[in-house]
Amino acid sequence: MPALLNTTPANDEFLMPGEFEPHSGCWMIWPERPSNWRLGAKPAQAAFAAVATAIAIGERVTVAASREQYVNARASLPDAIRVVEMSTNDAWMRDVGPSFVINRAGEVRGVDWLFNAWGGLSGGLYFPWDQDDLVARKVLEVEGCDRYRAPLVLEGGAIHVDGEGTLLTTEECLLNPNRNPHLDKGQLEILLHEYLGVTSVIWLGKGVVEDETNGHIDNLCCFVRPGEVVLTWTDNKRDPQYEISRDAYERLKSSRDAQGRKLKIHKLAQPGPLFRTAAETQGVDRTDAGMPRQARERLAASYVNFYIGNSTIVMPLLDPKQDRIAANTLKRLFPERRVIGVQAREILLGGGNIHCITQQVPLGRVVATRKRSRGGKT
Ligand code: KQY
Repeated sequence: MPALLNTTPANDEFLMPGEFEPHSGCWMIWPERPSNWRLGAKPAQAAFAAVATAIAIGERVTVAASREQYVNARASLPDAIRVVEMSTNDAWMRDVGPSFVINRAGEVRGVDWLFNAWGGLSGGLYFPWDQDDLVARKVLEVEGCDRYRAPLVLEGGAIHVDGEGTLLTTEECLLNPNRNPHLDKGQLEILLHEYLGVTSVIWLGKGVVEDETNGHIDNLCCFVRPGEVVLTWTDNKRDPQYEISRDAYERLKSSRDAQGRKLKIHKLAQPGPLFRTAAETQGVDRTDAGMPRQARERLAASYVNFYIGNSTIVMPLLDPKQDRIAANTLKRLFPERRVIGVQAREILLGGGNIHCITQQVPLGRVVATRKRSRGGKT
């Protein structure tokens, strides 16, 4: 059985690789939460199935489904996709799953962050989140990977890395008092170093307008490869996203990565702006928690929320006026991969997009530690 380690990845010389590095697979969760997904989650399930099918072109996909939804998920997904029964509170594998780290020998381990539903009881999106907080541990057990339990609240969508020691994040999310109010920037950087092996943190300011995650980086900006990032963009100065993206651009321009390089910054024109329609507010169960759904509210739409697969880029299709332009930008940035668009408005209505619902497992050689002398508990 994989071990719970009481050391840290940095101590053990493990580092989080870039998403563009080879994967052994990808994990997702089958959506069903009726207070987040409209119409019994049927439209969302179709979108998730299309994402899983596209990713499965280049790597093994595993979908976690509840006891109630197992048979439906199995029947809705191609045979090549593995379906495992697992309890969750919702379907955001990027945020509840482990962040994987790897060492020079190719051994893969996982970091299991504390999860508080994007803000806990002050600003979080639902309660309880106890099953979500167990997902990383369960995924690591299925994968046969040893686990580090990190002592801070963090979601996978709040970080991007270049695999060479640099991490990108936002102040809006990581410094939000609803995550780790006892930790300042310097203390967070130390923990990011300890648990992901990074040596340089690039702090952007705010995330995408109206992002209910408090500004996850994975909706704003990501690494295309070491030394190159892509940033969501608008030239419309009256759009509040303009100042946010402009500020991010300036910060990126004046940054150096962990290897001392200046970054090449690519702009990716945003969709829309897009807004929730009155019809789309119907069919979502009402709750007292933090996910009010109102007609005409702005959706946190961004093409940066794509998945980098082994042979594919799986990107959200969100706006017929902009989709082709975004796809062409991504084709130029990833000439060696096939860019596949998936109709993703139903995922966006739930508060995130393709990157948020996926979690890659790096390709490595999995070795579960049996030596208790390394501090391991099982
Ligand atoms: O975008 C994400 N990473 C998660 C969004 C959660 C939204 C819950 N309604």
